[in-house]
Amino acid sequence: MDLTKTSKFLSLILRHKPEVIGITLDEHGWADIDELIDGINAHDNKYNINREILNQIVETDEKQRYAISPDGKLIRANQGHSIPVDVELKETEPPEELFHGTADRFSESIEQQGLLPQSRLYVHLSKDIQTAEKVGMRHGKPVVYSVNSGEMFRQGYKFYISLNGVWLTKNVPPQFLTISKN
Ligand code: HQG
Repeated sequence: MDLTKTSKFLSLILRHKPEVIGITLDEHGWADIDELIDGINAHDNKYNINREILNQIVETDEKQRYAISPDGKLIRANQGHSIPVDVELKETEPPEELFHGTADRFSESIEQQGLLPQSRLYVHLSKDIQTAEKVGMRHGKPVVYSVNSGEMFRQGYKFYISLNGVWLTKNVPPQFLTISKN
């Protein structure tokens, strides 16, 4: 069974628009799993989700996007939110260099303003060029920026790592960005 469509819908609900299925997230981004399943099935039966399918999506997700609470009752997205929830990210010292993949049409604006979170809570950074390039390809012709995260950290910028290994920071001013040469 192709669970990609259901997983994408789950991301929409858990990161951006829980109201679409009439549920709310708590302050830490958790949704009640029974409410979530009922809400999705009532919204549109094409997703045909149940607890078993949900578990399968969580376990097999290639980016480990979701976490289930230890008591098995709640689920949340590990990162990527636009709604203001506190997923208890771990503040962490970053490596000297991180990467951000984007599309070339955004370059002019990025080089003037730096990286901004846009609709999300954080700027998303990758630990390697290949991952960043894939992220960039989602938007168009990819461009990869190298981020001088080591220097940012020494200057007091905070970095977080999500449970699924995505680096996050509030913004990256242009002086810390260079176009990465593969
Ligand atoms: C761009 C996926 C103009 C930014 C990925 C990006 C990631 C600017 C776009 C996660 C800008 C926002 C997040 C500026 C930033 N001017 N454009 N000043 N600053 N931008 O989708 O990082 O599969 O919100 O470069 O793997 O592409 O969904 O962020 O192109 O980890 O789990 O504004 O989403 O994960 O786009 O992707 P997004 P993103 P999932």
